[in-house]
Amino acid sequence: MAIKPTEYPQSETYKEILSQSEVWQSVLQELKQGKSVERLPGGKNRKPSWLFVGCGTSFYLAEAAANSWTLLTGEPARALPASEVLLYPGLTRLDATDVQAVVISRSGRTSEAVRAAQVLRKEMHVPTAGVTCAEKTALEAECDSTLVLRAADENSMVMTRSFTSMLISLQWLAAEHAGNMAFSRSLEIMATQFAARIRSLAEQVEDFVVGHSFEDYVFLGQGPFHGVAREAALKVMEMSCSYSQSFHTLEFRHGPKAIVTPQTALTFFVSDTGQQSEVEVMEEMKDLGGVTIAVCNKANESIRKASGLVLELNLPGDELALLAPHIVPSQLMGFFTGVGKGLNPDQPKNLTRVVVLD
Ligand code: F1P
Repeated sequence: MAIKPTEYPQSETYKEILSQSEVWQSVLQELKQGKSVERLPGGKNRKPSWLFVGCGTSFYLAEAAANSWTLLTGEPARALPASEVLLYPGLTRLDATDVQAVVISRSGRTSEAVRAAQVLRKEMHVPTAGVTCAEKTALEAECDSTLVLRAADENSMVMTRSFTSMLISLQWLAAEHAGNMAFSRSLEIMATQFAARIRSLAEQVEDFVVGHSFEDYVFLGQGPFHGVAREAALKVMEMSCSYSQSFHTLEFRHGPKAIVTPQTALTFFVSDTGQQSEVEVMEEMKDLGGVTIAVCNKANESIRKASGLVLELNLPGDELALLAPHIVPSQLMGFFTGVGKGLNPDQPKNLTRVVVLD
């Protein structure tokens, strides 16, 4: 049953998207106090390589968390879908003897994620930590230790605040592991200050969505923003049943740009690190007739010139501390696009909240 635009403020998904600043603050508070959460094993003296594992949104979160972990700790970290651990177990130990695994699952009940934790810990003897939003789950029973973020759990089907909250929690733990207290502090400041930004972002995105209709969506990001781009594409797909794909920004030139038309919405997650090269791609796609949308922290003249829409976060902190809020405009785009198509993002087509296999 479709949600009428006037009814969507009652939507569970919409309320959860708007609640993210408060939830991030309480999750970080819990981490700081060390209550009801266990630290990821790994110890200060070990220098392992890290394997982050998940399914769907939790796999894209694993990718963003792995990039954050490497950038914050200098330790090698990779992400794999849980299915790869089960079907190609050899890939999990490709590059190191001392591997530490982290299995991510909002529900803690996804069959592939639980089985991957079992295989890693019991068959490969890899120390395995779980990250979830639910208590007393099958995942927790399979892991050496588990981070449980109750405040980030959702009633809705699609993952929004659970994605961002588990991401900033893993970033916080990486900073703690690296002794980088300045980064942990910048996460806390970001979480607080985002409260003042989210409603104006929601209005901007809603106005844009109402005024446009697209045939397909592309999301582009480099480095730690690539996992965000993949999650953004999935959000628009899940909530609006639209054709949506993601690439590394500069990869888009190498063939996929063939699809660009005036009905293509191209969202660029513009980083500080790769901004010049990313904006050059944006200019090219605008010249091809595509509608370019820049999600960035602070826009400059070149970003504005290359964009049909600029969505600025205007938050303090370096780009890695702002990774989580970058996804929020795309969560909103998926939501409003779904509502505009007469769909109900609280009950997305074909989806179940958890994929449990026999
Ligand atoms: C993973 C997941 C979600 C997806 C849908 C089905 O859930 O694939 O990413 O949006 O809800 O489940 P989980 O393992 O994180 O609970």
